[in-house]
Parts: sequence; C-alpha cells; structure tokens
Amino acid sequence: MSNLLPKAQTFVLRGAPFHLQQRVGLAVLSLLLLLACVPSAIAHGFKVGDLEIEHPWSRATPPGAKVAGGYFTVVNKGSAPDRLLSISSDISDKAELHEMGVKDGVMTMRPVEGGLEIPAGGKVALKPGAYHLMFTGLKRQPKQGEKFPATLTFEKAGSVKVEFAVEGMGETGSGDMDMDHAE
Ligand SMILES: [Cu+2]
Repeated sequence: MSNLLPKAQTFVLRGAPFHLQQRVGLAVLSLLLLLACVPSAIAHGFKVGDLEIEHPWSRATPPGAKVAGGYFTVVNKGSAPDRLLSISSDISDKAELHEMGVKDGVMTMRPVEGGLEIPAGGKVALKPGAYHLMFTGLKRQPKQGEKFPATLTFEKAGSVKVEFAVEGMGETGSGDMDMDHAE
C-alpha cells in the first residue's frame, strides 16, 4: 500500500503540469499574436547606421501654441560615440535640443550646446523633464493621433527621417514631472 500513494501522486503531478503547460502555451501564443499586431500602432522605431531611434512622440498643443515638445530614445549599438546635431521638421520654423535643470530652485530650460552625445553602447532618452526637442515657431498644431515627419542629423550616422506620433496633451511619457514650454 505504501508505494501506491506515491504512484498516484506522481500521476496527478504529471497530469497537472501538462494541462498547465498547455494553458501557459496558449497564453504565450495569444500574447505573441497580440504583440505581432500591435507594436506598429503604439511603438515605432527607426534605424540609421549603428543608431536606433525608438518611438519618437510629441504632444497635441492647444490652439495658438507656438511650441511643441519632441521625445524619443536613441540607442547606440556601435563602438564609437555619436552626436545628435540637429533636427528639422515642416511643422515648425525651428527645432532645438533642450536640456532641463534646476538652478537656485527654479526649473530652467536651455539649448544644448554642441549637440547631444550618444555614448558607445549606450542610450539617451529625450523625455519630459529632461533632454527634449522643442519645435519652435509652430506652423500648425500637431493633433492627437497623427504623425508628422522630421529629420534628425547625427555627426557620424548621418541623417534619418522619422515620424513623431502625436499623443494627448496631458501625456507625460513616464508619469514624470512635466513642464509647459511657455515662451
Ligand atoms: Cu524646451
């Protein structure tokens, strides 16, 4: 009798993982199918040389606004640093690279001199409250749900056309602190 119990237990244990595996397998499969369809809609990326530009996005602006922010992450897969030198877009007269910081307890924003270094094998995130692009002299208001084209120019990798996905006015990207570009 004493060795029947372990056998029965073994049987049950064998049966359970099988069902579990099937269910996990189905869950993974449906997740993969979901991921295969969705990313083009919510996340998008661009490549130039050793650089990958992930999910450029901007924010809808209120009527009459003269500036809009621009955000993305640059990943440098290469073995040499590169530098983001300039940005241009039809949506505005100019696009600047800004950096934020706190000076004497006051949040300040200033242009980044000499471009933004993307370290070898590293990445730099442009996001609200940190490094960011500013499209100044808007020719029209970016609208939520649309994409507008822009060109990023890097010192080594060269120029690449990207599209900024326009998100809602309240979007902060990470729930981080935010700041209006009132100029
Ligand atoms: Cu700014």
